[in-house]
Amino acid sequence: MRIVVLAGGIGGARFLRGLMSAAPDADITVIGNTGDDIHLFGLKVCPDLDTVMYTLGGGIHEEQGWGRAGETFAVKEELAAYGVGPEWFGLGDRDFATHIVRTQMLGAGYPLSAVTEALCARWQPGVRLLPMTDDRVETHVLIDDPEGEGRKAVHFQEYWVRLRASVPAHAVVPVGADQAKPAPGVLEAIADADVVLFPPSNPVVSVGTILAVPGVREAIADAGVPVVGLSPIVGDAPVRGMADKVLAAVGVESTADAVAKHYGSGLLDGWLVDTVDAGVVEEVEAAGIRCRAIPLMMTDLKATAAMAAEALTLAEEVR
Ligand code: GDP
Ligand code: FO1
Ligand code: CA
Repeated sequence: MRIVVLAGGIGGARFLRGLMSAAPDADITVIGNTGDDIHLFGLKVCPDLDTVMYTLGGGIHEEQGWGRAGETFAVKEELAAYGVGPEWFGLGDRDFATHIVRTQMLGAGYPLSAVTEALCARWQPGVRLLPMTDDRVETHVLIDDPEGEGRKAVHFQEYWVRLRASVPAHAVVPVGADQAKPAPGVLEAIADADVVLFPPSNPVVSVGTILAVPGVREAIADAGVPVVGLSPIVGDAPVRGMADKVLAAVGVESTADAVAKHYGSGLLDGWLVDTVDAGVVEEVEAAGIRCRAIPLMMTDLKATAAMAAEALTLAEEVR
C-alpha cells in the first residue's frame, strides 16, 4: 500500500512512528512542511524536516520533541560570547552539523530535495521524506507592532519561539508559497497514492502551508483516493503548540469539527476526533465528511499505532 502523509514537525513525526508500526509493509512518502525554515548564522535550518528525520531515525530528543538527544550548546555559547544571536533559538552542536551539511550542499547547487535525501541516507527514517518544495517559503505572522501603532510581520519562529505565541496573530502568510513549485516527486507520489493522510499536525502552519503550494491541493483532489485526517484539537484545545492562535488568525474556531470543516469535504473524506469530542461526530458527518471518535492521544507507540490503524480502516470505509 502506498501512503502519502502531509507532515509538520512533532505531531507529524510521532504519528508517522505509529503508522510505520501499524502498517510495516506500507510504502510511505512524507511531504514535509518547509514554511518553518529559517536562515540563522548563514545556515539554513529546516525544523520540521529535521524533526521527522531525527524522530524516525532515532536521533530525536524524545521529551522535547525537536532537536537532538544528548545535545550540547558550545557553539551557541561561543556565538553569544561574540554578541551574535538570536539567543532565543536553541541550536545545539549536533544539530548545527546538519545545518552545515545542508547549507554546504545548497551552496554547491543541490536542491533541498536532494539535500534531504542525502541527510536521510545517514538517518534511514524508513520513509521517503520530500520537502513540499525546493523553493524558499517562509511563514510570517502579522502582529501588533510593540513599538508603534501599526502592525508588523515576524518570522513564524520568532512568533512561536521568542514570543511564545503570547500576542494575537492577525494573519499567517506563507511568504513565497504562491510562487513555489512542488518538489520533484511530490505530485507523482500523490497521484500514485492509495491513501492520503493528514496527521494531527498544525492545520494552518504545517498542513495548511503544504496545501498552499500550488498544485498540491489539486493533486490530492484529483488522485481520487481516500483522504483521512486526525484532529490536532482535543477538547477544544491543541494538545501542544499554538494551533489555537494560528487558527484564530484564519478565522477558524479551535474545535475538532471546525478544523474538519476548514479542510472541507472537497478535500477530506474521513476525520478522526478524540472520544472527548464524540459530540461533534454528527456535525462533521453533516458536512459530508465521514467521522469517528477514538482515543487520539499519542502517549506511546501502541496508542499511536492504534490511531494510524483506525485512519487506514476509515480510509477503506470511504473508498
Ligand atoms: P510542529 O511542527 O512541531 O508544531 O508539529 P505538527 O504541526 O506536526 O503538529 C503539531 C500539532 O500536533 C499541534 O497542533 C498539537 O495539537 C498536535 N498534537 C501533538 N500531540 C498530539 C497528540 O498526542 N494527539 C493529537 N490529537 N494531537 C497532537
Ligand atoms: N522550538 C522551541 O520552542 N524553542 C527552540 O529554541 C527551538 C529550536 C529549534 C532548533 C532546531 C529545530 O529543528 C527545531 C527547533 N524548535 C524550537 C522547534 C521549532 O520551533 C519548530 O518549528 C516547531 O515545529 C514548531 O512548529
Ligand atoms: Ca512546525
